[in-house]
Amino acid sequence: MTIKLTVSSMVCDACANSVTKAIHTVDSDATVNIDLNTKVVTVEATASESALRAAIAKAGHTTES
Ligand SMILES: [Cu+2]
Repeated sequence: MTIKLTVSSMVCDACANSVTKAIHTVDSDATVNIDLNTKVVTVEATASESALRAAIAKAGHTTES
């Protein structure tokens, strides 16, 4: 399942890395693609969207609805 999330708090590669790590804590096999310009995170994962959002929030980042 492909899930697209907008993570407005990402500003640099370090942010992108922590978001990627957060996603991998809920689904270690997830494929994560991040576009820092649009702040869109595309995730190919079996985890639910709400689980991904919760993990990203835990890492200190903000997802938009
Ligand atoms: Cu950053």
